[in-house]
Amino acid sequence: MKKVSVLGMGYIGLPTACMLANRGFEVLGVDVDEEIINKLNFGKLHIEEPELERIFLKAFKNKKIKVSLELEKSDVFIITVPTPLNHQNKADLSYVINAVNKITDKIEKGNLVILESTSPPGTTRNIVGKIITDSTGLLAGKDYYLAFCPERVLPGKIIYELENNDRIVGGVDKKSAEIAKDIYKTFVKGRIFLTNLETSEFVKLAENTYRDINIAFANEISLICSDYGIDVWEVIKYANMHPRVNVLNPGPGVGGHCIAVDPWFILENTGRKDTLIEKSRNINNNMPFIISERIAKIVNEYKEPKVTILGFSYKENVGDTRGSPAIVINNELIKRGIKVSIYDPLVINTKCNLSSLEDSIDGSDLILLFSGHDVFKKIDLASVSDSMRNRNIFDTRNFFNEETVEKMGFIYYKI
Ligand code: SAJ
Repeated sequence: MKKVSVLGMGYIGLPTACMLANRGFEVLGVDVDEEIINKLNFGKLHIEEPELERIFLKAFKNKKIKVSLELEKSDVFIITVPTPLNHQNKADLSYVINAVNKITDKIEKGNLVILESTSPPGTTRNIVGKIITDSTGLLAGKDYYLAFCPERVLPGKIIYELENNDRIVGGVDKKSAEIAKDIYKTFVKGRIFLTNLETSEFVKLAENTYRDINIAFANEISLICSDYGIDVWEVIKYANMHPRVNVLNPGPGVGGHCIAVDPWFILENTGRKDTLIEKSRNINNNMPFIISERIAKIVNEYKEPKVTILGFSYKENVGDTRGSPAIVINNELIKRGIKVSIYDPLVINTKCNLSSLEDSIDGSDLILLFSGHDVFKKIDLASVSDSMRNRNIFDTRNFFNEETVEKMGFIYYKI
């Protein structure tokens, strides 16, 4: 039985480890965070994701997966650690380098090393491969196998997409790609395409950058539409009826640790200036500031104004606040002397103080709908808003029905 070690027990590593464990592999999950390892060892999860608890407990109870701070000798090593941005908008590969250094102590001839962490083109060959060769003398493609296989799953649908999405596997050589394919084939029902390392690294970045640029276009036309006094949502609805048009939704900014990060990885080693990619990043990064400005204009007429933020995660139906533009809006409003109260039932760990729905709305002058969680549809807005001081609502997601909330006495604002 093959032994697989997955380094990084986050939103990608843990589900992938569980998939493999439930397909007959002996799986070791490794993380540097002792709290995460302790929680998992008690059969408890540190992240919210539909179906994840079921597949984890199945593998855990069947003793197919164990978790530890310590890596062990294995046949396959899969690296799924974070690759955040540093302050220069460059990839911080320190987590990847730490993981590879751990692998160099355990790797043997014939092993397979797979990088899944989204990275600038060339990282697998020039960072992962080079570190392993420099410290062990083992050559990629000759003594051990090396591959890059990007994850493409949408938070909120990770388990479904891990099984059903097509996958791209890049190998340092054809053999490495094929051996990696055999691992993914055990749980991936989608097609698996083979290519080289740099192409698979670039494909991942291109996917997310394409989405970021599309969102930037939606955000830019939302600003131009408001110059004309035109409803951008109506424009997009009708434009998307064209067979070759699919404009995404404008919003209060692009959050998370993917779409807002990966475009910079494409630009990282190019030295190209004045790119569409960078302009789109700047348009999307500017949206939370534009929203904060508009909110301040509305509530500044009130004495000691209070704003309620409904939904703090970076998008609907997830509890993840990483890179959430709501953090920027929260700070911008506080900077303007506006009291802010946050309600988000999906967010379990955040440094921002969350309140109950009632407390967050009590004495408020404006409700900002930031993440359009399905659960918010169940809020009886008419009655909970009785405790508001002024009934303003700013809907950044076209979430509420304008007429309905206006009948409740709200002044309705939207992007
Ligand atoms: N957003 C908009 N307008 C839209 C769509 C999204 O403003 O029309 C905003 C969201 O509110 C959020 C951000 O963009 O703040 C990103 O959300 P998302 O749903 O577009 O994407 P992620 O970051 O949750 O997941 C993406 C996915 N990539 C693509 O769809 C190309 C997912 O498949 C990737 O696996 C994931 O990044 C990743 O890990 O790279």
